Amino acid sequence: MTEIRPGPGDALIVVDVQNDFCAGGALAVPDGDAVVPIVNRLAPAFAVSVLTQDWHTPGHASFASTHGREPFETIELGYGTQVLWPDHCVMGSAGAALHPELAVPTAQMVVRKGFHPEVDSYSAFMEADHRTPTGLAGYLRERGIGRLFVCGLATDFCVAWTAMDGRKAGFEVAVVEDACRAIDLDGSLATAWDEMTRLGVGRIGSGDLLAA
Ligand code: VGL
Ligand code: ZN
Repeated sequence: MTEIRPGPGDALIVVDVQNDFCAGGALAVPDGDAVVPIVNRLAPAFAVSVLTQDWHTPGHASFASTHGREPFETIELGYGTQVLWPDHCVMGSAGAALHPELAVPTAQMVVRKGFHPEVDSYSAFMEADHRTPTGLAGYLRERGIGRLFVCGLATDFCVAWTAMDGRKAGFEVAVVEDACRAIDLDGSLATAWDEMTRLGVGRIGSGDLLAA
């Protein structure tokens, strides 16, 4: 796919470019900071941009410490299997703040997610219970958006779940691969791309948009 010219029906979704997912953060994604200049270059091409923030309560169900377990183990919760993470993105903390060099002044909506203490939310559309919407789909539809370009952190978790839920909500979706970085836990990146591809999520590079 080349030379995509973003138009009025398109939105850029910038997922979780927060301090805790970048160098020195509580759940640092390898090379996570590298997405910042790419996202900053992409954003001016879009009339509509949305930022998301992972935004957890202290003692959140997705934290290993809450269960007296080690990070990166899994646990069965009421809604399914949950990977347990180091404490991260606690609401209002410095780690939950957007990366200081992220510059998307045109962003008009910030979606916070994962704020229910018992439920995680990788997706910017739907919490992990698969029942509780964030309201993002309605927001985008009311703004006349039909196509989403998703970027940010991490490719195999919040970017992938957001992209797949975007498809399930009826949007055309492409992930801007070089504007993302992955955690890649036990092959999770390959699995995420398989699942995204199966759902019809496109895979493009930032150059395909910047050439527009
Ligand atoms: C994320 C793990 C836990 C992400 C958020 O933004 O991909 N990953 N919370
Ligand atoms: Zn989280």
